[in-house]
Amino acid sequence: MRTIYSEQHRLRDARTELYGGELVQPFEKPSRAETVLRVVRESNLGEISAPEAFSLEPVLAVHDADYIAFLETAWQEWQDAGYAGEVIPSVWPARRMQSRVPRFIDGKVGYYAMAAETSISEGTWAAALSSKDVALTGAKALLEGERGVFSLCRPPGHHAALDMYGGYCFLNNAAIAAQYLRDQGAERVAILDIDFHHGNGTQDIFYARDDVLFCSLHGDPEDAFPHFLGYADETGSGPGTGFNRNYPMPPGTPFKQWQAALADALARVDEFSPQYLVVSLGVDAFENDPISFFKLTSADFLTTGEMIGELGIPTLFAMEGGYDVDEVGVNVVNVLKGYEV
Ligand code: 7XA
Ligand code: ZN
Repeated sequence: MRTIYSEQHRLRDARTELYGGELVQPFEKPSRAETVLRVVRESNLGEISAPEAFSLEPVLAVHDADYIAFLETAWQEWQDAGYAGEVIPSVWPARRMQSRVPRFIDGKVGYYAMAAETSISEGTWAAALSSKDVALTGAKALLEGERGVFSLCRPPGHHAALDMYGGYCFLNNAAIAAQYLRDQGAERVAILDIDFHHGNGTQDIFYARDDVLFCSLHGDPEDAFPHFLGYADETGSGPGTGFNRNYPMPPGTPFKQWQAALADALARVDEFSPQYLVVSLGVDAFENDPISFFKLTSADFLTTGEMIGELGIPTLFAMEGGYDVDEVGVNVVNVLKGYEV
């Protein structure tokens, strides 16, 4: 399987993450992607290539133009305001307040952030742009006939909504790739999100649509980030009713239970009969992940890849989370190898 990778991901190297009331070194850091790349190489998964550069058009097909303009200038505006730290929101349009975009950067950050852990740092926008190129190059390879492609995206994307960033995500790589496949002629595209966290951004973008099916397996939002979306009763709206499926699961969920949810999601994907499948490939469901609570082993990721491969649908794997830096590479490559069996 071909891997698409860009060194530009290193430009996303924030110093701070708000965690438990402290500013800590971010869990989402460059060494994650470097480890995945090393294991891809060591396991001879296939060719590793650099991405093609795409315009903003496929980004604006799923994200709000004012949100994109905000991301582009947020770091500079923060500097211009004279702040010494990284960009962190401190105020939000909470209940019964106005939902308008203020002029000053503090207000704008609060408007566009869905959470406060994710600091915007120098180089974040450039890295996010390159991450979407990695995803789009993978999607293009599927259009050209490849059966499976791995887009080693970093920063990740599935929490980024129409007009919101957070959860380490800025541009929704999986959504951008799925929409691109649609715009290039595919009638139906499915997105399967196996990251530990609910893909609230992807759900938000496709919630009212019946041409892109979204299925997500994740920690119950009662207990897990992003807390305010990802419940089982969110099934889609209007024409999209029945095209959104959430599988929230409790702390300590073992593979057997997770696998049953996966089998159900895969059956729904099969019934939908898409031309392409995009997998939001997070491996933070791993038993030793430092910020998650499922109990999957490295071997379980191999089985997961095999189950996805049995569908026989051309598949783009877009990298999302996974924070046990020692094992993130093995776990990702196990999914990809399983798929290829
Ligand atoms: O898939 N999303 C992630 O892996 C990022 C989740 C961020 C959680 C922050 C909670 N303090
Ligand atoms: Zn995650």
